[in-house]
This record gives sequence, C-alpha cells and structure tokens, in this order.
Amino acid sequence: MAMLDFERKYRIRGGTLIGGDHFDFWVGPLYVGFFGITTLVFSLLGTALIVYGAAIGPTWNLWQISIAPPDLSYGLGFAPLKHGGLWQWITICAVGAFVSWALREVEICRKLGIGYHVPFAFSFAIFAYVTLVVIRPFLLGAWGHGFPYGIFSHLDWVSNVGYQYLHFHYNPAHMIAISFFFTTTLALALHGAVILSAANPPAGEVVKGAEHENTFFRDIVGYSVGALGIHRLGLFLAISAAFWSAICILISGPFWTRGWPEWWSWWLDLPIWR
Ligand code: UQ2
Repeated sequence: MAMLDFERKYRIRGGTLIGGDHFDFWVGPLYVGFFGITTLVFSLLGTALIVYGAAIGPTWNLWQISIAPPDLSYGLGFAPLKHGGLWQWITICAVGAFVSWALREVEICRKLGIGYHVPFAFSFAIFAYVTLVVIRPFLLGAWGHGFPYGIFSHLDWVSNVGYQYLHFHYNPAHMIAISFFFTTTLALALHGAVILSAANPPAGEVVKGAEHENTFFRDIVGYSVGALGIHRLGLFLAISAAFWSAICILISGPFWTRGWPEWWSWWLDLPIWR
C-alpha cells in the first residue's frame, strides 16, 4: 500500500505504554504496538470461539445462530463450555479486544502528541457493553443476566428485559439516552450539511468557509456555536448518549426492580397535590 507523504513524518518512535521499543513498528499502514498484538489475539480467539459455538449449535442460519450465557443457577461461577462457558470466554475476549484497541489508540495519541479524546470517547462505548455483560450481571449475582450473542436472540433479550419492567420507555435514564441519540443525529446532520453546502459548491463556483457557515446559523436561529464548538458539542452529545444508555440498564434490576411506570409515583405523591 502506498504511504502518504505525511505518514512517514508522523511515524515516530516512542509513546508506548508497555513493551518499550519491542512492538513499536508498523505493518503496512497499521501501527502494531503491544496492544495491536493483544487486540489481534483476543479478536482471533473470540471469533474462533463464536464459530465453534455456532458449529455445535442447531443451525447455520445466520439470523438464528446464538451463543447464550450460562443458566442463572451457575451464579457468578464458571460454567462448562457448552453451557455458557463459551459465552464467558467470548465475553472475556471481547472486553480484552475492546480495551486493547482503546490502549492502542492511547499509544498513537502519545506518539502524535494529540489529546486522548478518541480513546476517551471509545471508552464510553466499552463502558456500555461492559455494563450489559459484566457490571449488571455481577450486581444481579449471575452471568446469566448477560445478553446472548446472536442477531435475533439479542433482540429478543432486549424485548424480554424491556417487558420485565413493564414499559421501559418510562425509565428516566432511557428517556435521557434517547434524547441524546436524537440530538446527536440532529447535530451531525446540521454539521455535515453545512460543511458540504459551503465547502463543496457546484463546479466553477468559489468554495465558502466559516463566515458563510456562521452567518447561515445566525440568520436561521440567531446563534452559531462555531467550528470548534460544534465538534465539542458533538463529542458531548455522543458520549452522553452512550453513558445514559449504560445507566438506564444498570439501574434496571440492581436499583429498581418494579415496573418503570411505577417509578413516576414520586410525582403523584408530591405533597403539593394534597
Ligand atoms: C455552527 C457551526 C458549525 C456547524 C453547526 C453550527 C460555524 C461549521 C451545525 C450550528 C449549531 C448550533 C447552532 C447548535 C445546535 C445545538 C444543538 C443542541 C443541536 O454554528 O459553526 O461549524 O457545523
């Protein structure tokens, strides 16, 4: 693969967290590092375990393949491979691969002398996944509370757990998460649209910049958050969406066991109505 001219300039030694110079090299365009190797090992092992789980399962129908967590009766112990143990090792591989990937991002940031914003943002996605398959099952006392690894089976899990709390949309943290997801799409749509509208004019027309972008938003809503500001806002909105998603499932069970509609009785019970 051709190396872009700026790439060589930024292929700098150092910045590693572990392993010193030993893994400080590139393969083609990709930085390796200690965490590149751990990412690869966890990914390959995890994928092999998923394929093995599929092979001993009842179907090769892609939609129906599923690797389930252990029965609740195994509690927080290890289960036999064919009875949820595969799910447990796949989960360990997944967390290992995701964390390795984040730490490889950190090493690259250190090399380049840029901020840790990318691994910081990715850590919220990891947190949401770990909440589902580690933290919440741990707090509930059984790995069996994790979700199954399958396309339709995980959708069924989400539906079942939702109905377990009668109407999950009454979960206040779920409401906040959804609002952040929607606002993220609004912000990205506005941003993508305004950049393309200004920077990609029809052939023969001059490219426009910040002044036009700012003026558009000042004309339409009386305010422009600015070129740097929209990226800060986008990062905040996206991170908040992942964070409140994690919170909304974390509190369901460990901190609230009844239906979510009932949670709102604090409002009806306010003394001002009496
Ligand atoms: C902006 C700006 C950008 C942008 C966008 C805005 C020049 C090129 C999209 C407009 C954003 C505003 C007004 C905030 C909207 C608030 C929410 C919560 C969606 O001003 O600066 O940079 O891309």
